[in-house]
Amino acid sequence: MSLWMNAQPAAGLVRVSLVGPMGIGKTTALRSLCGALMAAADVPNLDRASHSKEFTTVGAEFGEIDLGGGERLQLVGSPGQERFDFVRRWVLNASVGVLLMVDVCDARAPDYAAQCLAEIASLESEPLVVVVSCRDASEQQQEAFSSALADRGHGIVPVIQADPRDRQQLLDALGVLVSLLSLQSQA
Ligand SMILES: Nc1nc2c(ncn2[C@@H]2O[C@H](COP(=O)(O)OP(=O)(O)OP(=O)(O)O)[C@@H](O)[C@H]2O)c(=O)[nH]1
Ligand SMILES: [Mg+2]
Repeated sequence: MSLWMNAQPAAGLVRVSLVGPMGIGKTTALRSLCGALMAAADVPNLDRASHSKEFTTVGAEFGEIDLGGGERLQLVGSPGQERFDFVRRWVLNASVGVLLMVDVCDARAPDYAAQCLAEIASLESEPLVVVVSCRDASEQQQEAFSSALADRGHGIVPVIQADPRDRQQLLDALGVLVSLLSLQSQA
């Protein structure tokens, strides 16, 4: 794990962060995308009350992928446990794009996402966000989530279905984010 992070990644790299609640699959997604080419920050999970899984992330995790066409991304995973909120804020602050990973069927998801979006909106340089719906969900469930988010004062945020274990689905989600970023930079 790197102990610090430059405001800008190395030349030609676009930094995208992965945020989401504990156990949603941020580390899984980084592994799916980067394989062995990632620096994980997992330790045995002592907080089994929050989630029963064996390991949990306690710092920033890094990976890198080449999307082709000269587009290289540095991916930074954040820890989901609330006590590491400060790491998430630090990671968000240094990113140009964000995959906000949620289970849209979880009743807590709209509040969680609204809180993250408010945090992102307060940053000096606001990164662009795509919500990733990480568990099976119907179109109606996705729409219900989007409208619950809108009820909390947030405009339209793209919601893309992608399983953290499925590399191609994640690449598709990243492709949408990169396209939006390139549109933004041309505006
Ligand atoms: N059913 C299901 N399980 C998943 C999915 N994605 C990840 N998992 C499993 O859920 C567990 C949690 O995944 P992690 O990648 O550690 O979650 P995380 O978001 O990094 O969690 P923290 O680092 O603790 O915040 C692992 O056992 C994964 O195999 C998914 O899409 N569906
Ligand atoms: Mg993790």
